[in-house]
Amino acid sequence: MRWFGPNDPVSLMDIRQAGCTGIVSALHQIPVGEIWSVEAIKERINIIEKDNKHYSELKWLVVESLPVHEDIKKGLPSREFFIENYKQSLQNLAQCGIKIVCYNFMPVLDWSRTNLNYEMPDGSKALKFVWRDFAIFDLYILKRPNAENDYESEVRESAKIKFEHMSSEEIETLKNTALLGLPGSEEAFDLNTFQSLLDNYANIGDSELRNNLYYFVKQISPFAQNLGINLCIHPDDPPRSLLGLPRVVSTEDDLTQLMQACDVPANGITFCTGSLGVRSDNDLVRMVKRFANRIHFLHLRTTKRDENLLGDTSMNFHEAAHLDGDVDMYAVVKAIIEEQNRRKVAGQVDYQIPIRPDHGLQMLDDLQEGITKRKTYPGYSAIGRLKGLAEIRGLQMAIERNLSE
Ligand code: DNO
Repeated sequence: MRWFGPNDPVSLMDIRQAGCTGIVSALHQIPVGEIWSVEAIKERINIIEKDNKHYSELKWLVVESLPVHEDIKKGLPSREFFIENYKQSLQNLAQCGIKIVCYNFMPVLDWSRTNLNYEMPDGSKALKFVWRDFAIFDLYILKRPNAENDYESEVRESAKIKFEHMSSEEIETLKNTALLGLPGSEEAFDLNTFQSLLDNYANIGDSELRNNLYYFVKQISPFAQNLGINLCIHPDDPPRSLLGLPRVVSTEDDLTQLMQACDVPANGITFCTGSLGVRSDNDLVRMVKRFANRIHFLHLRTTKRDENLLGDTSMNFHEAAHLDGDVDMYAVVKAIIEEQNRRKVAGQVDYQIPIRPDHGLQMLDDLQEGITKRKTYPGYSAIGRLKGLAEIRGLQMAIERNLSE
């Protein structure tokens, strides 16, 4: 399970009792671009691994994320400095025994949603993305220059009507939701800062961002390979261009190009079924089989595509219970277990691919008001993730038994 560090309201003991042994964590306190020192890494290891008393052991297995500085994404001359820093952080992580490092290459924002508290029919709450609502933010709250070119007329029209009926409180909530975007921090950007970050990408389109990504992976992958580190890029969430910014890790074709740009095993993938599964043209099982030996880490989560009434190119979706969305979780987990079996037969010692239950609905005590209410990072409530994990473990066990009989 992911643990955001000492400020995470979900404790290491909660995670242990959920049945986990591996921890996914990051040093969110270190500004993007600065080196993660051996001391800082060891301090986190000590908190996770040494503070066990007589309880079962936990191990910091995966870094999520070692973030990539915006100058690297923009391809500025200063990227050389930040790439050297990145390499130094990788070296320090390797020295401390951490061998799986996740990152993403989305400009400015990380994940994006338009509602963090979408109520499901059973009363649990999910994250949701509605293209028309995102258009409201872009056109009427941010007022991004030329934003209207990015939306079909039906979407613009519908956005206008809805915006005119929104209360100031609803507008404020949508604004803060759209600007959140960076896990590990609960700070939303302010609108002016945000627009200036977008302006920096005025001359960076799809091919420029691709080239900057491939330049980066060509520098760091062989280096990581020598250190015994597996890098794994997280796909775009949602997998489409937003706010005029390009996104280049959304489809099977994007991943193929990226794998070929630097054809070493260390140039790998965080296979996030929740992000990739939003697109109906991503055949997840086929992708697992195709990229099998380059998948170093898995996020298992599913979304349910919502009806699109506007006849546009929207991706409207909400996050569903782990076994209850558009992802064929049985087929994906089976393909992963087959890959693990292949690795085992090939004599690979670390044949198990770390899997984490990604996100979870807010439910039961997650929703309780009062002193037991824990304000968790969006998607990272304790009970919702516990349920997802429990379901996936059951599925995994049944498939493993079935394949070995
Ligand atoms: C959201 C996460 C992502 C992920 C980063 C990895 O919940 O899955 O924010 O951590 O994109 O770099």
